[in-house]
Amino acid sequence: MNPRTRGQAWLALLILCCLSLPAPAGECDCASGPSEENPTAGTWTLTFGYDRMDMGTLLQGTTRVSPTQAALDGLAANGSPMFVVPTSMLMERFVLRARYALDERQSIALTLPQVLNQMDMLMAMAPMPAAGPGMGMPGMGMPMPAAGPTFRSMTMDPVNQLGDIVLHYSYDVIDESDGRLTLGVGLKTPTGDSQVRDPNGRLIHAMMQPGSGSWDAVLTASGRVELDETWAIEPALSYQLTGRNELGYRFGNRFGYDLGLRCQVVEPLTLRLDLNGIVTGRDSTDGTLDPVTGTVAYQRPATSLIDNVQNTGLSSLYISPGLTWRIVDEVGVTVQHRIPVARSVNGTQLVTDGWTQIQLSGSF
Ligand SMILES: [Cu+2]
Repeated sequence: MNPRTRGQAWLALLILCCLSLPAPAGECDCASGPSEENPTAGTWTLTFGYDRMDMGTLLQGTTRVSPTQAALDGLAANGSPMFVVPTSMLMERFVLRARYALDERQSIALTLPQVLNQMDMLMAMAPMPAAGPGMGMPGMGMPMPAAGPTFRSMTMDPVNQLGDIVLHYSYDVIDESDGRLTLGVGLKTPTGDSQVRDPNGRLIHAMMQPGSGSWDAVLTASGRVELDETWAIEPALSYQLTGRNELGYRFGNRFGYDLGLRCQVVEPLTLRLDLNGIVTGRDSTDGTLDPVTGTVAYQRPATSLIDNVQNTGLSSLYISPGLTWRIVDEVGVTVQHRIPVARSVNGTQLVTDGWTQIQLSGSF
């Protein structure tokens, strides 16, 4: 790469960096980075990533349910004055990842995420038992006909903060011209705030917190098999073993399995087609009380759909078309869009309808 091109590449990377910097548990594969070969010793690889999950479908098991119905079901099941359900959520992650090759087979990587979470909700309110002009005046006024529940839409204050930093070490067990196998181990740190509160001092939903508050271990295995000059297969597995945070909450463990097909159409352009599977366990709480409110932290099962560990844990499968374009030798961009093909959730949950990932990587 000539000095001018190199300068431009750095500039592009810096601009992306300034735009920001990903994230807690759930489906997001926040802990492991893109599967890639270890470069020559002493090489730095910087990756700027953008992840966007659009969530707008409520599933009850595998069946779609409308927010209105879910809210009414919640009112009926709990007998509470109100019940809140999520209607849509946008989870964005801006990630800066720095990777350093220790030698031909080993590398270490640091992943810094900036988390941006937004959510809209629907609140159903039970009819007041004796609302009407005659209220408070016994014997006066006509009995009012029973009104139905009323609904109100709400938008939560967005979260825009540093998420959980991940350290990752990887080792190429096999590194041949026709294939490779890389094993890795990582540590997800609790750098992201896991106790963000709303203006009333209540903890916001666990799924909206920028961090999980826990130390998690991450195991990864990824490989590549060259079929011929053009085609290659890239399988990958990952497992995230989660810890419990200070307020007794623990996100479910996460298992990811991927199978990717790569087709190098022309020298700089590779087409990609992936199957991405995710299985997450149910979250749990040990009953620790939030010292501010005196109630079990992150839990409001009688009035809120998502503040309930029963409505966590899922399995989903995505098909993901995408491409990698090598702009110059050391700089490449990968774009991929995940489309859900199958999903099944515990209880009722808001699920991902589309998931876009963009990564710009440069080696120096
Ligand atoms: Cu909310």
